[in-house]
This record gives sequence, structure tokens and C-alpha cells, in this order.
Amino acid sequence: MSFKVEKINTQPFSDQKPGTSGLRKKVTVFKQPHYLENFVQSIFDTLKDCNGQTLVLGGDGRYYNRQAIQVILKMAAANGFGRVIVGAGGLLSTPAASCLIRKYQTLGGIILSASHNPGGENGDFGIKYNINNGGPAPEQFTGAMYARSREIDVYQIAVADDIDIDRPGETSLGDMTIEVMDPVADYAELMTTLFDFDRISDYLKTGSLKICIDAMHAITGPYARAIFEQSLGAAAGSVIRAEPLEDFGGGHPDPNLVYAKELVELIYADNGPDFGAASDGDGDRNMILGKRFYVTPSDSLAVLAANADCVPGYRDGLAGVARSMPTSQAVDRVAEKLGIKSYETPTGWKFFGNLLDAGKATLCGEESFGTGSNHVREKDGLWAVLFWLNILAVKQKPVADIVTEHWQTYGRNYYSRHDYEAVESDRAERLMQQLRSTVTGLPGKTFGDYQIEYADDFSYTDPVDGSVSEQQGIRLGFTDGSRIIVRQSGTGTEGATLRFYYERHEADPAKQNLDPQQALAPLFEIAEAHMQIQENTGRDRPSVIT
Ligand code: VG1
Ligand code: CO
Repeated sequence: MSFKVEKINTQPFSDQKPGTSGLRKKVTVFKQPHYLENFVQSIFDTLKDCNGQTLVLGGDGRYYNRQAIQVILKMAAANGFGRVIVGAGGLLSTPAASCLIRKYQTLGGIILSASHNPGGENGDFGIKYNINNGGPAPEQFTGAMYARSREIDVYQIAVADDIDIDRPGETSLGDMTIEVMDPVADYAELMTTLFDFDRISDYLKTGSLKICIDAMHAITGPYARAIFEQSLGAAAGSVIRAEPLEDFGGGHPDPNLVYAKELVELIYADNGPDFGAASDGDGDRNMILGKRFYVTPSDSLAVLAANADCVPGYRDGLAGVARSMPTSQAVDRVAEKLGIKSYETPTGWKFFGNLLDAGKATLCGEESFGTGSNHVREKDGLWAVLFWLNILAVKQKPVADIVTEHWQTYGRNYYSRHDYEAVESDRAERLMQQLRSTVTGLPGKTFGDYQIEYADDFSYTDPVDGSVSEQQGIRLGFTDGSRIIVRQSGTGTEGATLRFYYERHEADPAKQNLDPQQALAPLFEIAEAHMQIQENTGRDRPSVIT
């Protein structure tokens, strides 16, 4: 194949600042001439020496995935990479990409996804760089990428025909080898090293656990079919919406009670499944459901930690656990009982990387339907499903019993997140600034029965490398352990999204059966009184409640 490198002059874009998880923009923004190329060259320039290195490349299959892959392959060849491992069809889930980076010890990987954001021509697209530990590039790196994107004036790209990315095997582009790989095999194999597949399979075959896995027409379909239906022998059709589609079938690939409505209806129906789960666009999130029962992600993390001894891969004990700051404190109670440390990090998986690398944490989780462990350096949706199935196969009890018994032992952390999506940016900014200006005066103040113990704008010092990340969300902590947290999303692409997180602990088993919206109502009132949410956002209610 003919091969020639071109240097293309370009001008910087001012808006290529990576957010919580990479650069996310509307497809229309990414389609502007040079936009994608500038960002990719900024990554390569930040890496400095790419000569002869190996890169992993794949995405969640959304619209523009295939086009972007061709551009990145040609740029990688022009920038001197020696080898690129591409998922066949351009597909790789985020955790599978992390798995490949680690297994083949590559320099890093580029993952194309806007995760839970809608796709299609008018939807969102995204790009993220992961470093050689398999995890999202840390803030120092994304900061350098952004700085580079503000100065860039040239990028390099090979002039060549498009590469066949659908057939597994090797091809070359100039001196670079392109290896098209089955996206599922290595990941599926890793799962068999962690979980007791025989035991899960035997339990599924008894017929006492009917499962339904909703892939939401996103990346997990092929993975879930291979693992649950083919390896574990779950009934054919257990995986629904299994075909990855460029627009996710018009849906919003966000596994929560609002966007995974079809699955929720099934699980609440008579004769519905005993266990349900859904994943997001790029396969790193999970929602866990039992028969007519919803497990909050924060509770799920706590239950996994408390029952890790059921699972072969974690039977030797947990080094520690870690949760993002807004995630409920349920897992802290488990850690206390296990005599291990619980770390509190800012939102975003990149903050767990150092703790996992240093062996300080084994399990990590976020309230936003993210759970994972040291097996990769990303959160991992199907891993969480397998972890649950392994626990269920050992305990042979319904999900609801496992969770309610957990509450009886540790207390229940009532929890809810209220999102106000696509609020005008200056309105959101105003609310945040007003709130920030009040924090120093809040400790000691009472609101009805609640008294503020501490209030701050969360700042994190990484215990491994000492790096400091400031302004990671406002925390109002009450003397009874309740919390209200407010932060602005770093993944939205329209206006600003404000997230309000509410948490209250209930030790009394007789009072653990309330609807969380009811149990947390006093905290909603405090938030409204202190922040005038309705007036400031111009909305009379949240857009999404989880
Ligand atoms: C959201 C979640 C955060 C998660 C991030 C990426 O970020 O709150 O917990 O790590 O998405 O997840 P934000 O800044 O919008 O709150 V994913 O599955 O989109 O890679
Ligand atoms: Co995701």
C-alpha cells in the first residue's frame, strides 16, 4: 500500500480541555476540519517519543467511531508508532481496552467513546487517552495535552487508503503493523481467572436464577453474549438489546432507572427475571437489579466488599477500598469492620489509578454506577455483574435479601442524586459561587434537626504522588453523618449539569424500608433553603433522579 506522510498546518481550538473522562463534544464539533486531528496530535506530542511503540485503539461503536479510527491509524503511522492493536470493527469496551493495554504492555491506548451520552449524527463523541497501567491519563497528563492543544500548528498524517478493521489479522501501514483483534477474547479470559464460572454456571442451570442483561445497543452486547450465554450457559435471549448500534437505537445508553426503563419494567413484572443488569455506552458502568429491587451503586460497592470472600479472585482479602467523594459512605463501614482503609477520591476513575498501582486499594467504586478492581484500571460493568452472580451462586439467596441483611448489619445509607442537566452555564456558575462563598460560615449552623459539622470545597492530595486536586465539589457534612454534596459535571456537552448528592445513614432496621426520596426529604429542603436551587437553575425539579 502506498504510504506518504503529510504535515498539515493547523490552528489551535480553544475548547479541547479534557473533562472528567476525556474530551467530549457533539459529533458536529468533532467533524470540524482538523478538530480530531489536532487533539490526537496533542496526545502524541505529549507522549513525546512514540517511535516503535504500541498503542491500543477501539471505541464503543457509536457514530463516527469508524471514521475516527481511520484517522488515528494514519496519524499513528505518521508519528512513528510500531504497532496498533485495534478491536475488530473498531470495537473495544473501556475495560477491555484497559485489559489489552496491560496484557500486551503497550505504551497506552486511545478509547473513542462519550460513554453514557447519546450517540448518532446529532449526538456526542469522545476521545480519551489511557496510560501504560491501563487507566485514564492522570490530571498532569491531560493538563499537558490541553496546553499542547492550545499551541498546536501542525499535525502529521499518512496519505493512504482506508484500512480494513473488520477482519482479524495483521496488515501494515508504512512501517507500522496493525493488528485487528477479537475485542472479546482476552477480556473474557481475564474474567475466568477472577470468578468461579463453574459454580455460576451450575447455579444458572438449576433454573432458580433467571437473568436479564441489557446491553442498551451499546458495546457490551458481544461481550455479554459470549460470557453469559455462551460460557455460562444462561438461556439464549438473556442478553437484550445486544447489537451495538451507532445511535444506540436512539436511546440514552446510561444504566439507571430512567434510561434503562425496559429492563426495569421486566424486573418488576410478574414472572420477570430474578436478576437484571444494564451497562452503558462503553461498558464500564453497571446497574444491578434484583426481583422488584434496585441496588444503589453505593450499596453495590459495599455489598461486593463485604462478600469478596465468596469470589476466588478476592478470597485472599482486600488491601483497601476506595470510593469517589460523592459516593455514599456505606463501603466505609464495611472497611472498618474488615480492618482495612477506605480512601475518598475526587470524581473520575483516573484518581483510583495510583491507589490500585500502589496496592493500597483492591475494590473501587463511584455512585454513578461504576465499580471495579485491580484487575484493570477502569471501572468495569460486566465484571460487577459477574461479581454479583458469583455471590448469588454461593449464597443462593435473592438480591433483595442480601442487601437488606447488609443494611441490618451495617445500617442503610439512604442515597439519591438529583441532576439538573443542560442548565445555562452562568446560572450554574452563580449557584456554585454563592454556595462556595458560604462554606466557611456554615459549621455549627443548624437547619431544623440537622447541624452542620463541616463544610468545604473538597480538595484531594494523592497519597501516592502527593499531587493536589482542588475544587472537586462542595461538601456539607452534618453531625449525624448525613451529607449534601454539590458539583458540576465534567462530562456534559450542553450548558452545565449540576449534580446534588444526598445521603443519610439509618441504623434502625425498623426504619430501613422507606423510599429514599421520602427518607431524604429533609435534606432536599435544607438544600433548597440554602441554595435556592429552583430560582438559580430556573427549574422546578431535577431532570434525572437516581
Ligand atoms: C460522570 C460521573 C463520574 C464518572 C464519569 C465518567 O462524571 O459522575 O462518576 O467517573 O461520569 O464515567 P461527571 O463529571 O459528569 O459527574 V463514564 O462511564 O462517562 O466514562
Ligand atoms: Co462509561
